[in-house]
Amino acid sequence: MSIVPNNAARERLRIAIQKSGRLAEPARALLAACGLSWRESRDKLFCYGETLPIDLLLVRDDDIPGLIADGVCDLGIVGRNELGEQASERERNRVPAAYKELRALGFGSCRLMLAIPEEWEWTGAAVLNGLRIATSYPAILSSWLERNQVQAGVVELSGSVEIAPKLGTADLICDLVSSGATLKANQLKPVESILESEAVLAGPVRDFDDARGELMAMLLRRMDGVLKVKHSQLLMFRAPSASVDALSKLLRDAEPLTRTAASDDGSLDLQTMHHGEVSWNLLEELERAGARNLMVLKVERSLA
Ligand code: PRT
Ligand code: ZN
Repeated sequence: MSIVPNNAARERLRIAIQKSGRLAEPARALLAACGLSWRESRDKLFCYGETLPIDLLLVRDDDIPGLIADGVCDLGIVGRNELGEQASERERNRVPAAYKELRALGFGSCRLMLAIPEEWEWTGAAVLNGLRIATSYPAILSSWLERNQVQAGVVELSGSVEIAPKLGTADLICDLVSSGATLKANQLKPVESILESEAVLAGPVRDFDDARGELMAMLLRRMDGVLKVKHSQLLMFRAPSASVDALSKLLRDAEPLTRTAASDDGSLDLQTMHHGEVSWNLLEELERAGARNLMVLKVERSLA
């Protein structure tokens, strides 16, 4: 399972994902839902694609943009925050862009936020002038400060950013927030969102001119088929034709009803793709409006 030179034409596609951490499991689950399966190397750093010629490299998330830029990997699943930081750094150093976001994947959601001590009042970006901000995202933050015409110091820290104000190494922080519990535990409050982040599929800026082009197109198509229906459920029921209008009105988050069959007693078999979960309340409302034999099915994938 050796890794072939970067510049050689390749028959296999190589995707970098996080080895362990927040994005590791959901990234694997998404790729498995796209029909991929692997044999893992003994050192657990490489997964050889079995069902398709698509291999995985298991790495630290920080390394993923660089691996794509260097051509070691063709694609990567990484937080937009990480990809954006390294892209901003390249831009600030006038190094050409080397990767782009191909798809937002709907997991690993968080925000890069400015957070200040709880007792401070926030009246807007101007209050930041002359202050020091601790962050692991210096390039994104510096670009934001410039755009907002703020002169503030940026203190780069690789971890434990939230304790910087207590330690006196910075006045406030710019860090990732999901539930907000970490900020609260450190008597900080979020005041400004700098970046909305989630896991993304990243790829190189140029197209592949070998077998990888077709593999990537197939993977993207399958991924779209999984992502599109990720939060959808298929709802099926039988109803008298006279109730169809009333039932349609109740289904505000669904595609228009389609008829699958008509029975002898004049009732119709109907189905629709419902965006988001079909609640018990909705099922009971539909029942009161005339629907029978209600059935909710999980949707795994779709192909348009
Ligand atoms: O080892 P490796 O370098 O691969 O992993 P890592 O430790 O750098 O990354 P990891 O696994 O912690 O996060 C990977 C990615 O998950 C990040 O780059 C984000 O895109 C995404 N993500 C989503 C988060 C969070 N939510 C998150 N809450 N990454 C970090 N956090 C941290 C945040 O930095 C803060 O310390 O969680 C804390 C805040 O959480 P709340 O819930 O208290 O607000
Ligand atoms: Zn990391």
